[in-house]
Amino acid sequence: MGGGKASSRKASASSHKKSQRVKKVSAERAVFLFRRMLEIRRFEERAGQVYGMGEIGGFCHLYVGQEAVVVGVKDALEEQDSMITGYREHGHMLACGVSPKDVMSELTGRASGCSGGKGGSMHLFAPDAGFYGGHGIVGAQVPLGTGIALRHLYEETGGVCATFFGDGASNQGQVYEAFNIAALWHLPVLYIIENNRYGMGTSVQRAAAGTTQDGHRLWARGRAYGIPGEEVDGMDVLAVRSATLNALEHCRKRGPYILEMETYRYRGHSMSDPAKYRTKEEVQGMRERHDAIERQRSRLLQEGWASEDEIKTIESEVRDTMKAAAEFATTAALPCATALYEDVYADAAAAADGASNLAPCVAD
Ligand SMILES: Cc1ncc(C[n+]2csc(CCOP(=O)(O)OP(=O)(O)O)c2C)c(N)n1
Ligand SMILES: [Mg+2]
Repeated sequence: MGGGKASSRKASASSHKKSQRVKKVSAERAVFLFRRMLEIRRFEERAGQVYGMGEIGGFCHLYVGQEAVVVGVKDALEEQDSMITGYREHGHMLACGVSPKDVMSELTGRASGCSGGKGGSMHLFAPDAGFYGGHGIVGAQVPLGTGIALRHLYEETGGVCATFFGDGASNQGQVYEAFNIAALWHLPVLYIIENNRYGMGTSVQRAAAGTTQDGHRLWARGRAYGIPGEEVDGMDVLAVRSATLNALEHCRKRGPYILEMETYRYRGHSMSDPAKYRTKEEVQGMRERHDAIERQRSRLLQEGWASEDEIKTIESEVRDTMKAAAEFATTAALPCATALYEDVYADAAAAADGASNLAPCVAD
């Protein structure tokens, strides 16, 4: 099916070197990127607190440290493009412009949450914004994202599906089945490996063959399929944005491309992980020397893109927004019992039939 249309697209089997040049941005854009990263950081810190209060059931994987990846990628995407990722996706939702209240109240299982409070932390979706989740099975989003890319090609939307996955997921067999079909059919898919150096408690060097001492070169695994790729400094939002813009050009004309983002998560794998498999010094070193938000803050000041006062104003606005989101998410109404029967059957009448045994919802 898609193969016919796809075969008119040209393949490129060459591997690309790391993008050296950072594309220029306006002052306004640079400030926006800073604000977005800060929003995700403060959101995640609040989510950690709300989890500590016992308000979030189930797992909760924070994205603290990795903000530059999704913010830089999203900024390079166009309206017709789409995104999909795994379970560490709160930041992806915020990067898509979904309101922090909608996301936070999904974490606390409230009716106002973006999935009506029934999905929780690992199943956030914003299809209207081109974001297809939020998936708990490691690596499962890779064939799904490849399928979304097939849709882009088949329906001639001109879009690319940015498909995010981790270093750990890179060892999943289904990733390579997806690479194979993507390369064969020249599908417009941009694979983004968020290499944060660990898959749960296992470092990438211990889990992934063929990686360097730093645990990189996962992008080179595309070579067997003729899929080019490169490593990117995932702690620099402008480098991420530039590399993504270049890669998207390739995807739109020729098919799949891989970007391996060198990044780091500051917090444990999930809220229940004390992270004993790495030293405090390692984490501290990354925070002090490589933090993407600090880097962008220094740039704003150095380039004269924003003053100290303007940055302070942004910081206090973001803090207030996230505080309000947490307050809202801990006080908003829970779903009605009848909601149990919604979103189960495509046939709404069947849902209504099941719900008829339950007391009607009384708004408080
Ligand atoms: C198929 C499958 N195997 C195992 C797990 C358990 N598991 C959840 S997260 C994870 C680690 C994945 O690491 P990585 O891909 O590097 O992503 P990160 O958590 O670092 O973002 C594992 C093994 C799972 N959810 N699904
Ligand atoms: Mg990882």
